[in-house]
Amino acid sequence: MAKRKLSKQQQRRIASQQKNKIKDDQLQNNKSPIDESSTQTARVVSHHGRQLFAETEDLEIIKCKIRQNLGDIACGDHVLVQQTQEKTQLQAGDTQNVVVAIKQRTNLLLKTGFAGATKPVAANIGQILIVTAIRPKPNPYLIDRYLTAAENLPAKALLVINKIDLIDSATQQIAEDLTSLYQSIGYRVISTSIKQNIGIDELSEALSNTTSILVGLSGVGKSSIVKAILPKEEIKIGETSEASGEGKHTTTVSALYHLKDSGIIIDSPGVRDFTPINKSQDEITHGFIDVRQFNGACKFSNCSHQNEPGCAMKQAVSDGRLNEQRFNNYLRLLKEFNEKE
Ligand SMILES: Nc1nc2c(ncn2[C@@H]2O[C@H](COP(=O)(O)OP(=O)(O)OP(=O)(O)O)[C@@H](O)[C@H]2O)c(=O)[nH]1
Ligand SMILES: [Mg+2]
Ligand SMILES: [Zn+2]
Repeated sequence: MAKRKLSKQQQRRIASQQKNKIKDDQLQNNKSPIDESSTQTARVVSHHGRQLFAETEDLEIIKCKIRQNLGDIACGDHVLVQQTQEKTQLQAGDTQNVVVAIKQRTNLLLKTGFAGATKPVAANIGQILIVTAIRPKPNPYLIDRYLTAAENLPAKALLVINKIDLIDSATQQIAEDLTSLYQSIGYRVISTSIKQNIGIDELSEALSNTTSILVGLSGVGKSSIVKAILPKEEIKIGETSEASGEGKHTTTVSALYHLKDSGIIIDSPGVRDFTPINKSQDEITHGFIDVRQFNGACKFSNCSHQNEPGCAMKQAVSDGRLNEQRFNNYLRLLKEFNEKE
């Protein structure tokens, strides 16, 4: 659960920011008028089916039910909670907390679930930490898909290469190539080892004053990173399969934690795969910050960047101004998008 020990000054600041927000924000899904005097604002710290835990302005964690038909609700959402009399309870005076509205979000990270359905991962995200590891092996296409999601949210993105204590002659090059590729594009890359306490301070500093979410394959060490930064929190750490290095999907729901210096970190369940929800080809292009600078420079305005003459992107790849792997991943995501349309 979220850490409650914030300084009095931080508590006052958060409370006043939230009070101002409630005046300014339009409430989403506000189907019937809500008497705001009987409600309080809270932030969702974890969400389990029809129930969730939320943190109030007094930094108290409360268990809430969710009013029907509110739509997607996610860890990180700011919500309005109403205290109602529990009619089914025999004891008079018992109350229950009900989420009656979701406040307007700055963004909502979604992923594709079963049968193409969208699933909310977390809301009001300032920064996405894409966590990779020496084991399980990094998947650059997955990294690039997460980056497109970050660019389109929009949210800052940062790459973490964890478990560097496991580097050997076979994996050294993989780690170096990942670092130099993403740094050359303009993303920050932080190498960490929980086992050897490497990079944790650098990572903690990068998390201040924003809401960050850790995403990536199961078993890369997302929860271990949160535990290393917040040793007092009770966080479940999983095992990885000896043979494949794959994780066992230990974290089952996203959960939000407070950091010392006004930062918030959300640990999310590991994925086998991640497909961003792109609405158009333009969004995919926007998601590749290195590719998008050549957009519009091709000879044909409808260039598919495959075989047409005068393709500025293909030219940039052959001149070494655009990384070939990134360009191929861009074309692959475009192709998958067009096949679905
Ligand atoms: N050698 C080594 N092992 C690590 C490191 N960080 C985490 N691990 C191990 O990796 C395994 C998986 O760690 P978790 O933190 O549960 O991974 P996760 O990404 O949260 O996994 P899910 O919750 O399934 O998504 C555990 O056995 C950790 O002890 C590290 O820096 N070095
Ligand atoms: Mg985990
Ligand atoms: Zn082109």
